[in-house]
Amino acid sequence: MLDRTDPTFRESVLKGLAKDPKVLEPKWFYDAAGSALFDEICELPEYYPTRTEKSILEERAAEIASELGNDVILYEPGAGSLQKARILLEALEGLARFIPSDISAAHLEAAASDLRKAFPDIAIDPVACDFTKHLEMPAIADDRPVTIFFPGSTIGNFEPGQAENLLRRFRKETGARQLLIGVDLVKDRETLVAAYDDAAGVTAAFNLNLLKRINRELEADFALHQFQHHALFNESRSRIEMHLESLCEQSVSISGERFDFRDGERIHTENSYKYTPERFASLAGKAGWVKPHLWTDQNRLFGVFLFQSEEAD
Ligand code: AVI
Repeated sequence: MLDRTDPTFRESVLKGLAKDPKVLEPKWFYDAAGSALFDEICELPEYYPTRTEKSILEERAAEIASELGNDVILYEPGAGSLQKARILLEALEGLARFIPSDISAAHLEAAASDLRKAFPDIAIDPVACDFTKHLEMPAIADDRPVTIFFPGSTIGNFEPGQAENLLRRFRKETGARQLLIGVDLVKDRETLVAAYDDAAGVTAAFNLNLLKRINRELEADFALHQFQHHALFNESRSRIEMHLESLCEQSVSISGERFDFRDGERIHTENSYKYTPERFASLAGKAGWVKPHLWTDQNRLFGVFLFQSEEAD
């Protein structure tokens, strides 16, 4: 039988669980079940980022469009199902070209062909690449300026230093002149923790699904009921942390290796950084993105920033 497990998954899991404290990389959340659970998270009453960003994009679409201009190429790294792009494409009347990129070529091509039907006048040129490594430009002769669109507060899942490098790479690898980016803002602890520890337990299922995936793909024997989801706001680092906490002393076997857990020991599975507008503008500035323009909602829960490349100055 064909082994379809990403070889780097095993390596990353074994390495992460050998550390003290134990860690797992959040990029492994998104198998089919994890992606479906994430879509459910986006609909939860407690998870404000998705709907707040969507409402900012919808309500301020005309303003955003006039700042961006039409004569641009819009490039979205990690575009997934292209839901957010639709809002923008509707607002950017006369946009010439849209380049969605995603790690999954099949998923991307299907989403792009739906988008072509809805926007027959826009050239849609999907390109498969892993934006955490490199942004690929499709081979097209079009010298219009590129605008990077990076919604969803995905930037918050990177350590600040990594986020800065990523934003610098986005600029250098595409020659982009503008960056339109969604950023989750710092707010009260209660709102933040509820968004990552919802009453229906969907985020808990999303976090625990990682152990299910390890069991299935890496011949492991995690007893799921012996671990629990834990979300906390680390104020000094301005980030939500997600952990999986062992409910007893136990050992787990993964691909023939044994890992011991103390009662109460945690696996750190995700960080989601929350920024003040000033802190985010300063981070982006270090990556060469200047002149921030911020749109936010009434309660200042979420920010959509437009930056210019310092080269365009
Ligand atoms: C994908 N990312 C922006 C989400 C976040 O809010 O950090 C991932 C997530 N984890 C738990 N809930 C949502």
